[in-house]
Amino acid sequence: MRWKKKKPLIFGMDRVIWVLLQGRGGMKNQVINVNGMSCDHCVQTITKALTEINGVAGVQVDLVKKIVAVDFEENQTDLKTISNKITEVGFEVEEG
Ligand SMILES: [Cu+2]
Repeated sequence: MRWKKKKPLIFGMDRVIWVLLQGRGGMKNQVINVNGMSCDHCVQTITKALTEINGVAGVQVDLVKKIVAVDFEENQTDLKTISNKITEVGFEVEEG
């Protein structure tokens, strides 16, 4: 008599660890000081550039306070990627 090979009920251990690591991420809100923004066109340029990044869920620009608030998934992108993008489209990111 031959035993039927049973399908495993759970994923392999590497898969379980991967799922746990994914679960550790989450939505982060980061406020970035940005110099050089002066009008609605600047707001549109930054908003468009940042929303093109995978993992960025929301962008709010405040021209008066000179800040860009970004909501992003921590396991998909990071502050450095976002800062670099702002610099790339012609604005200055204030560190700190
Ligand atoms: Cu402008």
